[in-house]
Amino acid sequence: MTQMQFPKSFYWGVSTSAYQIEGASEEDGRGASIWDVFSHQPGKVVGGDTGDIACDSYHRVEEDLDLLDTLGVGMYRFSIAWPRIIPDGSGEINRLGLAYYDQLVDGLLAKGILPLCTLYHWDLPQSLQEKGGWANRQTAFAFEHYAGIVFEHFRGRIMHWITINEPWCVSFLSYALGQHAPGLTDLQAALEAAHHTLLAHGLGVKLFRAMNMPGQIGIAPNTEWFEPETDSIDDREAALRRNEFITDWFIAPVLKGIYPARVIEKYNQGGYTVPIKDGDFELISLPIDFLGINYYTGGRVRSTPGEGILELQETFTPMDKTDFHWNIYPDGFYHVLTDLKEKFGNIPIYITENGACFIDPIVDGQVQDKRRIAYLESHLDALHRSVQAGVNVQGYMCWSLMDNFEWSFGYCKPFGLVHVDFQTLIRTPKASFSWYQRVIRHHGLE
Ligand code: IFM
Repeated sequence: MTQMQFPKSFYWGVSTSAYQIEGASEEDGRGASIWDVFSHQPGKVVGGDTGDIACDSYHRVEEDLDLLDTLGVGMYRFSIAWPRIIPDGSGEINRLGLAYYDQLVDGLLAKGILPLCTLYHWDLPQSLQEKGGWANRQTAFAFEHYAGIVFEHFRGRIMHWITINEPWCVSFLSYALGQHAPGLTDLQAALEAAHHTLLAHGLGVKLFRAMNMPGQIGIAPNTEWFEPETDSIDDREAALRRNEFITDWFIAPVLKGIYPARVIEKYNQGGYTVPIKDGDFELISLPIDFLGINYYTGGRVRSTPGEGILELQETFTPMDKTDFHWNIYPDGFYHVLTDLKEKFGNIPIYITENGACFIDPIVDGQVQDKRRIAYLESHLDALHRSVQAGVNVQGYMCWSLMDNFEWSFGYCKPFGLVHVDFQTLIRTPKASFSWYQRVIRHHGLE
């Protein structure tokens, strides 16, 4: 095992999200979200799975807090379900929804674990979807209203906030590629949704400052890293475009107040436009306190003749893959982080998600998930190299605390450090859980 030490002040944690673990989808006044509706439509989720029960964390707060305590994390990233707080998206506040998160947040604080709260991790209230969802500019203002309620309620208790998780998935994956709720295949709507999630982020940051909120706020885009398959100009251009298409499309507006020119040109050539209004970039690029980075994969790309705007080029050089068929590419993690520093300056960074899907059986009460440990070790090594190269990384949140509802793949793609039996809901820590315990205890690998 490689030896590596992270600073003592470094935050170690794990991530989850509301719809993926909570269940209790109709309890205590919670409204319907787009994922309730989408997952109940035949054929949308593998095996017809839904998040109705998920890991049942809504009823198992104490048990899950004990798991976090045993793991030894200093930070826990979770998300708040907007439809629990405002069931119809913009009207009445549901006090019982807030009470659930009171129990969670107070429980974390009592154990000395810092809450890192995501305001939006994909569970848009269905009533807002019926008015166009993120393709409707008004949704950004509804988000601002929801954020204000949550900020005030948790003032001084939650000190680390994330506005939006993975805006690329909120927009392109959901409105153009149709794989996530609401399941549309309309690129123009996706560009609108993408811009409006960024606007919602900006409005959230503006309000956070206007309310004099103590603490820090940021956003958590997904990132990937692609290298050109050959040294040809076309392949190099394709790799740059691919990196900008996913990663920079959301980071450049937030940190620089612009969209990447190469990608916008591609969209415009195809007759698509981004609905930018005067003043939008001023809001979107308001200074944030940290950037959240979610990194899982990357690869090598080749320019494809006649390549469409959304065609994601294949990797030609074979790479090892996780059981989600994602390339295992730890060097890409290093490149994402060092490239960010080069392009956008040395903003504080939290790794808000990194982890892997591996399907390992439970045998005699144990899950020997050696491949997950190897994946995590190689990514911590890349992270450590980026810290040594001067990238300002403050913490690392592993995805995920436990196996959970993996969106359109349902329960068949486990990412957890803890195995969950979805029949009995029994939690069983895997070998990676003990491995991560040691990492946390030793501030790295020894
Ligand atoms: O499970 C998801 C999470 O909700 C967002 N980021 C990627 C994870 C693995 O696919």
